[in-house]
Amino acid sequence: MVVKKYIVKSMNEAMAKIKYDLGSDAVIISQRKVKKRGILGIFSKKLIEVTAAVDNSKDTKKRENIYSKPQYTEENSDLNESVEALKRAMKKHEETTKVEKRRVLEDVKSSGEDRILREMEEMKKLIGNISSSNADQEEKSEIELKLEEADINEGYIKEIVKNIMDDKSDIDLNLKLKSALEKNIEISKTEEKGIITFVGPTGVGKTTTIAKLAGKFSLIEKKKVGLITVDTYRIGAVEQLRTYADIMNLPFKVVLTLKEMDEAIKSMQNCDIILVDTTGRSSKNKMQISELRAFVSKTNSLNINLVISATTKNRDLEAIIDGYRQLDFQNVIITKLDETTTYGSIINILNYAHKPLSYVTTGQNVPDDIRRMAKGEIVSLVLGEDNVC
Ligand SMILES: Nc1nc2c(ncn2[C@@H]2O[C@H](COP(=O)(O)OP(=O)(O)O)[C@@H](O)[C@H]2O)c(=O)[nH]1
Ligand SMILES: [Mg+2]
Repeated sequence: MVVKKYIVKSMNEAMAKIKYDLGSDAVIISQRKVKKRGILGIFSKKLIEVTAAVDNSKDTKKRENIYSKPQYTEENSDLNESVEALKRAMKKHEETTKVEKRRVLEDVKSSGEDRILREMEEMKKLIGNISSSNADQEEKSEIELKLEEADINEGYIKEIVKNIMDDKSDIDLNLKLKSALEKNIEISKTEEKGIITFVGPTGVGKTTTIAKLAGKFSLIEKKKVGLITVDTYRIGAVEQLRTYADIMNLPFKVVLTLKEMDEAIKSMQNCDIILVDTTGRSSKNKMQISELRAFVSKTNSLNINLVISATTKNRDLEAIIDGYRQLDFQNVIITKLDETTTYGSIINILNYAHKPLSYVTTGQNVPDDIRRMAKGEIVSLVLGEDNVC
């Protein structure tokens, strides 16, 4: 019995080889898919390993072609010697190749190019995970772990990874990651003039943010600023803003009805900027949001900001954003960056809201702890290369 294994690309190729080597009496014993590792193990090809056998007891001659093994007999010692010499030569060649390969790898590493190898390894894992329907069971790539650590939503991580894979440019992997993250960030270009309105859940920092901006516009930019508070619930939250208005000597109005909103805006016609505060509403309560919508529409504001805290749980972010969507906000302000150590929520918020970021706030100090942020700065924060302090 002669048994031979073939590694081939297709069964047709296997059949042709088997017929040629073993004759048409040969039978296929087994076949299985195997992967052949390509350069540095990256571009692996799918191949088939086919095992075929033929019973040579009946007709030996038929299968003694140029590829069949020579018969080692005492009389054939010349042939034996040549075969042994050939084996020795092959072994030497294999050893030299191994040493050569090791040397090349070491050269690559020592010349600082092991980064390329690591990147290739990383790409391999990314490709594996993106094509797998069950990513949990795959080994996560460093990039995926980094994004997970930053608390970015799983769905966005997949999109970011896909973006990296689609990026065919020549830049290194870290730059591709940064550019993929930047695609999830838009920075507001809305001009700061006229009526600017602030909405969002209670306690996120709307009033404090308004006080900070009032300080920036009036004290630093020397603009005429007016402050309005919509307080349909009469819970006394207005006092906080009144105090800031008094300190900065700014006109201030509390609005209880839609008619009063009209009057308040008219009374501030000479102001360059009017900042409108609202009391928090539960985003789950559609009635409360609708009521607020009536006041917000009355302002005709072209710059409505949803204020949301970076410390909000990922699960709650979507419900809040959905709840406030009916107010047609144009921009997002993310507060309390100083109170969190992971910044993935910035990506989650901006992605889900699909609106640009106008400001971030970084502490309780009025007017200092507010600023605009560039895409690159946000990406550095998210990747842990920077912090807000
Ligand atoms: N750590 C921190 N606290 C803030 C920030 N912005 C506001 N706060 C605090 O959050 C609390 C609620 O703020 P407030 O402006 O009243 O929230 P509002 O209910 O949305 O108007 C106050 O204690 C603020 O000092 C911030 O950026 N960082
Ligand atoms: Mg408030």
